[in-house]
Amino acid sequence: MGKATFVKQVKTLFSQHEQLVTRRNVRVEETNGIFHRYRYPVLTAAHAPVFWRYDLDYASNPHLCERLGVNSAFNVGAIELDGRICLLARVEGADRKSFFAVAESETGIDGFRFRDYPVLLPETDEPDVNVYDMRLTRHEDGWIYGLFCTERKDPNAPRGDLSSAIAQCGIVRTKDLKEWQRLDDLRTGSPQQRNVVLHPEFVGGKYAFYTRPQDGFIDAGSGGGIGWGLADDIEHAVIDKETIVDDRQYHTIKEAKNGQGPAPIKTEAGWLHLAHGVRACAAGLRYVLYAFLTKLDEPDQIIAAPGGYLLAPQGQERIGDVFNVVFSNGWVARDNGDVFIYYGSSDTRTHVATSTVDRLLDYVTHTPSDAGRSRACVEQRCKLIEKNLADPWWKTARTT
Ligand code: M1P
Repeated sequence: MGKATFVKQVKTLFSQHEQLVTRRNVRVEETNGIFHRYRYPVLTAAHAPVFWRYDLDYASNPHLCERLGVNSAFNVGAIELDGRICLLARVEGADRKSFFAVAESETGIDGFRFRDYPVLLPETDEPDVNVYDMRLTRHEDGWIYGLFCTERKDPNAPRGDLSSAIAQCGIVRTKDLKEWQRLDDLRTGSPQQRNVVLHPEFVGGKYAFYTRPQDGFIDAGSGGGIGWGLADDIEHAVIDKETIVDDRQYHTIKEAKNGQGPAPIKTEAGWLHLAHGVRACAAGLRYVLYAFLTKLDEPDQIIAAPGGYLLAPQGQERIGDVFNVVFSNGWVARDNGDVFIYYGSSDTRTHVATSTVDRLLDYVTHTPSDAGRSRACVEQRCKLIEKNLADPWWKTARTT
């Protein structure tokens, strides 16, 4: 291609990118009363800057070929910093390696723009092969911690098995999402750890963690459940004892596995938690989001647990690299009570749903818990129907 065409195509790439990044998002008015979805994802692979992907030098790239493709941008950690909403995205390159990158927005629902450079994550003596799903916690010790999954090849995998990996929890800390300090990986008794989250406050003077012990890389095996453990020190964190806060359960949305989402939000009624639950079906695994509440003084003790899911994959969300998945490791509670829930869909893109602390508390405290079996669930529903039919004022409302 001639130089003039090259320049024209570069301009087109930048203008398409700018259009995407500046596109206003639209709230979907249909709601279940608990949250609102938005029409467009807030982050996609196409949000990655053009200069992350193309060599823009005519001499070395005369065909304007994409050199380093980006596959997806999902499963974001989230935090409000200096009045801006910052997402710490899991960006996956065309080479399948995930890395972290910060995208910022004024509104939290649109306008997310990646910073010029992704995060150059410091390594330990044993380099990570893949890193993903960072949870950001603003801890009362003054640091912002990022706990993420670090994955390395399983050294004991049989010859020819190139998939088995060991997943563990890596830890970094920062004050500004720019300078990062790498701390030792978390040590627990579990052969695999994913979905580890730091609790925002000390508990009994110790750092407190939500964990997810599991036997295998994919299967929970005899492990699983959202765990809980305390460590004396964060720089060399060791959890000697893990207990289970929220176990997996037969014939529920968290039958196969579950995991803590972002760090819980402190409310007057207790710690508000978001988590993901996984069930297996003929089409594979199905990931949904659910919520629960724990005691303020004992964050590992559940006091309210609505039955079923809060948010399940819908429409386009069901389609992507790993079908039928919604996953959240980031939310932001603002001072005015608004909550932005960020969730990845099908390991491909990132969405936002908006709610408030009040609505979420109402949801967790007034939604009936899982009745456990079909007959009991019908009885639960009949109670609701009976109440509504006792005073059918709405019969006129539905016709006007
Ligand atoms: O592919 C679905 C999700 O699988 C893992 O989550 P979990 O450990 O709970 O199974 C993670 O790799 C997550 O990033 C991914 O979205």
